Amino acid sequence: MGDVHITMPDGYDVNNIGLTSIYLIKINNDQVVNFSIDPTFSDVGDWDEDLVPDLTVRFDLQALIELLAPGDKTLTIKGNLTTGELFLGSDTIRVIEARRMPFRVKAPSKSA
Ligand SMILES: [Ca+2]
Repeated sequence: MGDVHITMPDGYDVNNIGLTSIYLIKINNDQVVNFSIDPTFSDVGDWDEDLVPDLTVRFDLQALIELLAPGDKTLTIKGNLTTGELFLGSDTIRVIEARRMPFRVKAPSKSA
């Protein structure tokens, strides 16, 4: 699965993330256009068991694979909170094969 785990900084609630606002926007320095999450799946839990709630969303794995050659790739996503703030987050994954896809987005920078 092309799962992404999103953790927000203190004071922000993952439940306030607008699911339809989440897009993959960059792979390394290459812009990705119009790559949204699977709208039928989302889950608030604690995937990494650090006691901080995280939101898991899912990208279409097959579509993602087509964008990812093997190697170290930094994926950047953006989204909005329902309260209006924009968030950005990124993480670097090592693309070895398609199944090693879960990546984690932590402590996104925020701007008004
Ligand atoms: Ca967590």
